[in-house]
Amino acid sequence: MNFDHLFKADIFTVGQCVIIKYARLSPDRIRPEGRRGMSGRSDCLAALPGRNSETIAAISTPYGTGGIGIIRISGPEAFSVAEKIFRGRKKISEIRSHSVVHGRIIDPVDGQMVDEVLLVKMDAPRTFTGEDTIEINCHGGIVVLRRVLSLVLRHGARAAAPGEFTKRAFMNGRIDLAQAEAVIDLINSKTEEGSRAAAAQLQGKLSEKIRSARRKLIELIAHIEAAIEYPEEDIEDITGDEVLAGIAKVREELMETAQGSSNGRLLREGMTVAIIGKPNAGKSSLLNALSGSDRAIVTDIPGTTRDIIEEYVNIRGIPVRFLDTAGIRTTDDPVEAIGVERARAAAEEAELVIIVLDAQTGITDEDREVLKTSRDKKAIVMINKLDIADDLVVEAMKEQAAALGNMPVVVASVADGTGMDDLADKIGELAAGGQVSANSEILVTNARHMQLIEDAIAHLDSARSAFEGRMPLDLVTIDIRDAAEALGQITGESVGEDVVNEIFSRFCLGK
Ligand SMILES: Nc1nc2c(ncn2[C@@H]2O[C@H](COP(=O)(O)OP(=O)(O)O)[C@@H](O)[C@H]2O)c(=O)[nH]1
Ligand SMILES: [Mg+2]
Repeated sequence: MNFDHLFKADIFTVGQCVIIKYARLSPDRIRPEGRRGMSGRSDCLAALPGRNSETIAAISTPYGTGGIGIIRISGPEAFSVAEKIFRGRKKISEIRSHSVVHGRIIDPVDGQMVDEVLLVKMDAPRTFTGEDTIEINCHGGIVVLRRVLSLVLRHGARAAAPGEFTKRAFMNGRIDLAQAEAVIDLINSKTEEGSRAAAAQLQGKLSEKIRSARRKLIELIAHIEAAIEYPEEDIEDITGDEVLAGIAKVREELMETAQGSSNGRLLREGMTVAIIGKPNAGKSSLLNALSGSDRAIVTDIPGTTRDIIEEYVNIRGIPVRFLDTAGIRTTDDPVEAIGVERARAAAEEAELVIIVLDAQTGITDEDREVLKTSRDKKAIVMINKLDIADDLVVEAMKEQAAALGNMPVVVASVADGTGMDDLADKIGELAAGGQVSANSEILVTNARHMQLIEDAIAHLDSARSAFEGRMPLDLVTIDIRDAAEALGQITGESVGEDVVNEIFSRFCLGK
């Protein structure tokens, strides 16, 4: 049975209201009087949240002195608040929506001018929050901004909580939950790739995927339950193969989406790389070269670096936190000993270590000690100081390093820049299994989303085993429904048992 032409359920949301539309599509199922079934029906299943009656305001630009600073006001009273403190050629009520006007902000109590401004008026619902919005572009400067904001607050608005404008955009159905979270990710992204991933999510690319997967599950439930509940209707039984195929298809899609996840998280949260090695190998020089600064002190005195120094560097689109550490060796100096201990701890904490070897000395006992430290870690061996090394020694070191295990080996000279690109490539490859791509359109960058996708996959797996274990069909649907519910939590929609019941109570089976 191909249930696509039997009937089709469509689920979408307006605000937090779940709308379910359905129509029977198969021509042979339409009875003469049954056109009702074609018309589609919408039911608001969840109550709309109380409309925001409060008007909120905040300084929306960073604190400090700048060219301009913006006060944003959103809510039902936004225009009347502005009316009280703004003097321009036109009254607020006469200004066209989505236009900018020049004027002054006046304290109505004493008539004093506070600032000369540009004011943007935007009528609901075509605004970020979906509410009436005013933006006042003031001259930058925190004192002026605070004075304007305090006037706004004294005349009918209240101070917005962090993220409240975005929250309203969500509550008002302008964006879904995943998109709202993308706004935050976009603001916090550390690299171009990270911001691209967040921007794609903001456009709803992840939501689209998730919604489509969820819709397929709900259709599947609908078909199984229709077959169970209305056996007298001549709906063909949905076959076991079809149920299994339906589950497998959605599972596969979710796996695909999840695959982008570790990359997504990597792009957003980055990774920690510890630079370790014996004293004087060139660790601090490497950190400085990577970060393009003289952050770490470099001398030819072994034991110079005592504490951990960290720098964020964009490596092939990944925000990498490099830790420069004290040279690992046995020492009588108590301060250096603490540094060595910290170096070991840093190596432990890092997701990847770069073991720097000195080509001038060859591999020594100290190096072997260092290599032990990182035995169970992802590691790259870097043979440094190629510029002053003997070729034969370098060759021998390469062989020895290769024999130590399957760690990639980079031959380099921090002094003249040899091997730095190679090193960056290897870091990128090891970080992401060579998969981080600026072009990946959909990346799950959010740990909450990832968890829910994993939950959904787990529910689908248990639906499959329930089915294969010949459990009753309605038990199978519980697992499928749990999977749908998990997906619904990503976008902020949610499908509870009552929702699914509702689908069936409204199903037009011609009766
Ligand atoms: N010739 C040469 N000298 C280097 C190179 N890398 C580091 N050095 C020198 O080696 C010494 C120790 O470097 P440093 O970065 O402090 O080593 P660390 O103890 O591992 O942090 C300094 O004198 C550096 O200038 C290199 O690639 N070539
Ligand atoms: Mg150092």
